[in-house]
Amino acid sequence: DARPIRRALLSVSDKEGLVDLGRALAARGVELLSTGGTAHSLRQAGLEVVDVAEVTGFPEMMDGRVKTLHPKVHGGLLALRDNDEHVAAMTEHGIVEIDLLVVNLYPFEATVAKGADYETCIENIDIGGPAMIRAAAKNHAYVTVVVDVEDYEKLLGDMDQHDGATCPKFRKKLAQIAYARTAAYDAAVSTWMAQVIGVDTPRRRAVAGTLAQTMRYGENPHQKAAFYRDGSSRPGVATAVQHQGKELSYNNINDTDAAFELVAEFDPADGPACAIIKHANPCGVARGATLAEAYSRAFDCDRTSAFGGIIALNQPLDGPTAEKIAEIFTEVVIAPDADEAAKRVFEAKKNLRLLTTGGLPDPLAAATTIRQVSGGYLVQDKDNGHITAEDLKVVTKRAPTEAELRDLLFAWKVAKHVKSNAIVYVKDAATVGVGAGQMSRVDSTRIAARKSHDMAEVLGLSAPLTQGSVVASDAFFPFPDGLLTAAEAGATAVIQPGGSMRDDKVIAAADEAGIAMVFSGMRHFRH
Ligand code: 93A
Repeated sequence: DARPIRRALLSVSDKEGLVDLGRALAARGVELLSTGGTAHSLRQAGLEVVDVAEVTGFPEMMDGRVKTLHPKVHGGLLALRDNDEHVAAMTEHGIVEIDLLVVNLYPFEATVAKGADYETCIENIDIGGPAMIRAAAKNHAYVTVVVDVEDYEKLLGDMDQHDGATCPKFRKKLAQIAYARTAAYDAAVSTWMAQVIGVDTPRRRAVAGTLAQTMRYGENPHQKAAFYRDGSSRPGVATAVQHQGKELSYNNINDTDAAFELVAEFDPADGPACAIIKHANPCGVARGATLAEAYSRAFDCDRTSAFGGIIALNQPLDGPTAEKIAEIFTEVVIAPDADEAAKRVFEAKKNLRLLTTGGLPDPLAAATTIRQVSGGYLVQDKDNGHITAEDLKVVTKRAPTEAELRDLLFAWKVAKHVKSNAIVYVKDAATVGVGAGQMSRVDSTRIAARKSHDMAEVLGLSAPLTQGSVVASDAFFPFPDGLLTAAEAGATAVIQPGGSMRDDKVIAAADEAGIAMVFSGMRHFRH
C-alpha cells in the first residue's frame, strides 16, 4: 500500500505554486507528465517533463478540448494495482501507473464573474480535468489527488513522512475534497445556465442532494418549492416513513424538523417528552409520567397556538397519546415509532400526517448548517453545544435548589431551539411561557409572561404558572430590566450565558429580588 509516488500528472490552469511543486516532486524522484501550458511552465523553469501527448500518442486537439481524455491516462489513474487482470491490461496496452494527479480546473466561475460572453463561458467548462479528478479520487486506495494550491505543501509534508508515499487517510481526505470541488464546479455551471435561460422551477435548480419531492408551493402559494435529501441517514423528517395523510408542505417539513430536533434533546431513558411547534418555534415542551401526560402538559403551555401545530415525541406513539392528540387539529405527528392502537386512532384523521423515524437523532452529533443570502451561502457548524450542571456557575447569593436546577437545565435545552431573542419559563419540567423572535430581550420576557397569564385564564387558574417558575435566556441580559420582568412574573431562578458589560448590575438586581442565577457560559442564538 505504501508505494512511493513515482509518476505525477500535472495539469493546472492556475499556475501558482506550480514550479515549486514540480521542483519538489522532481527532487523526490517523481517523473512529471503534463498538458500543454503546464508542461511549458515547468520546462521554462528547467524541469524535465513528459508531454501527455507523448503518453497518449495523440496530439492535443480541438482547441485543447481533447487532451487527457484517453485510456492511457484514465487507465493509469483507475487501475487497481493489486488486481492481476488490471495489471495485465496495463501491460497489454502499454499503460503506465499515474500515482499522483494535480489538477485545477478551467476558471469557469471566474470567467462568469468577469461577465464574459456565452461562448467564452462555454469554452471554460472543463471536461478532461473533472474526469481525471473523479477517476483519481475513486482510486484513492492507490492514487493521490490534489485540486487545490493550498494542499501542495501538505502533500509534500505527507510524502516526506512516508518515504515518498502518502498515507491512506490523507488520500481519502483529498478524495473527498476532490469530489466537493467537481460537485461545486458542475453546480456553478448549472446555476449559470439557469440564469442564462431563466429557469424558474426549483426542480431544475442546482441543489446538492437528490430531489425527494416537488411541492405545490413554498412558504407562500406564489413560491415554487422542492425538497432535496442530502443522503444523511440521521433519523428525522428527511428519512421518516409517512403512514398517512396528504403530502407534507414546505412549512410542514421545516416545522417538523424543528420539532423533532428539539424533542431529541430529551433522552427517552429519562422519560417521555413532547414538543409542539408552530412557525418553527415551540409553543409547548414538557415531560410527563406518560407520553399522554407529556403531551397534555406541553399543550397546556399555549393551547391557542398549539392548534394546527406539529407534535414531536421522544418515544413511540401509543393509543392513549394518539387519542389526546386527536382531540384538536394537528398537522403532523413525528415519533420514533407508533403502535397499532395509535395508528388506528389516527386513521380517521385524514389530514393528520403520522411520521415515524425508527429512532432519535443524536443532538451532540457534528453537522453543518447552510443558509442562503443574496449572492452566497453562510455555512457553519450546527449548534450542538451542550452543558451539564457542572458547567454552571452560580453568580448570586442564593444558589438554585435541586428542583430549580432541573428546571433550569430543561429551560436551557428548550431555549436553544427558540428563535432569538428567546425567553423560556419552565415549571416542573414543562414550559409555561415562551417568548420568541423579538428584537428586544425584555419584550420576549414580557410576551412569555403575558401568554402564561392568558393561559391561566383559559385553564381557570388563580395565578399564572410563571409563579414559582424558572427562566432561561438564550443570550445575556444586557440590562436588569429583562430579569426584573421575569421576577415580576414570579420566576425564582434564572439561567443565562452571562458576559454582559453590566453583569454586576444584573446580578445585583437578582440578589435584591431573591433570585438564584447561574451562568452557562454558552450562548444559543438561533435566527
Ligand atoms: O478542454 S478540456 O476539458 N479537455 C481535456 O482533455 C483536458 N485535460 C485537462 N480540459 C482539459 N484539462 C484542463 O486543462 C485541466 O483541468 C487544466 O485546468 C488545464 C490545463 O491546461 P494547460 O496545461 O494546457 O494549461
